[in-house]
Amino acid sequence: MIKKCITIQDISCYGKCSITVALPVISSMGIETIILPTAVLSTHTSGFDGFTYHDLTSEFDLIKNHWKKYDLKFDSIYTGYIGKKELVLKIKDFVKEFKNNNNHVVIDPVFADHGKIYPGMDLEYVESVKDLIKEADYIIPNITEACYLADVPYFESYTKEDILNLINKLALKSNVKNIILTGISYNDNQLGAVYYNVDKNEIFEYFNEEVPIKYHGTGDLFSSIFVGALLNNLTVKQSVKLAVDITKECIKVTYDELKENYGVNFELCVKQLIEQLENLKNEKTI
Ligand code: PXL
Repeated sequence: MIKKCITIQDISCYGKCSITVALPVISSMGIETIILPTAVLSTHTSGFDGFTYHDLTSEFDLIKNHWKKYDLKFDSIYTGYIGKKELVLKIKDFVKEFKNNNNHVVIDPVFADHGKIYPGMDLEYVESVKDLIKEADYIIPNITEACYLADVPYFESYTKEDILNLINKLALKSNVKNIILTGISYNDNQLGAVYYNVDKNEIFEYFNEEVPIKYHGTGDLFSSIFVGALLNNLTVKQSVKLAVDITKECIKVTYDELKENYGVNFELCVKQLIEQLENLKNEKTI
């Protein structure tokens, strides 16, 4: 039977991030993707001035309660950018109500990058996210988010040991069993992710070529591929590998073609995503 993923994040109409990435990417991986939009913006927030923002917090419980009447079930609950503490609390309730023994919860905390909390969010917001991630089976922070969530001062340059310490502290503080730390680079030409499985006390690292440019929405792309891969029964390590490889490829094709862009052209890599997904499904599992 087709698996179902509910993704809860905003719709940024122009530019590519949040739902406009999660829905096409996860759907193309053969997973029915249900959306619960938290806000509608005219564009995403990076590189545009004067974007519109229509808040949908008042719809949240109405949608949730309608779904509850039909006893709808999801194989994965995946949350991304939220932006308001009030919504974080509502999403926590949603997760508690829809979580069961047969599904998993993936939370991408999405509140900071490059040492800074995103505009419109503050330390109180971060506290609410610390509470939300207690419900997660998997979290996918970048280094800045991990530092905030673990109460560790942000560091720009780091060693392998710093990263392992950070991930350990975060595991202890949050009690989350699977942590995937993204945007890790130990040298100039490689970028990837570090996965910590708490129960096995096992670390898995995976890197690919670093393309020398940053695009908005690449974190959302990574998390969406990861969720789609898990729902295709790949192992967590295979899912991390696929997310690193395809995110890098999407950045590369965008950079080769356009340089400047409002997001990555993941559309050009869908064929490769599906081919690599099929290869990994047939591979001896890692
Ligand atoms: O890509 C994360 C994201 C999604 N949606 C909105 C954002 C951001 C990050 O800044 O502002 C509206």
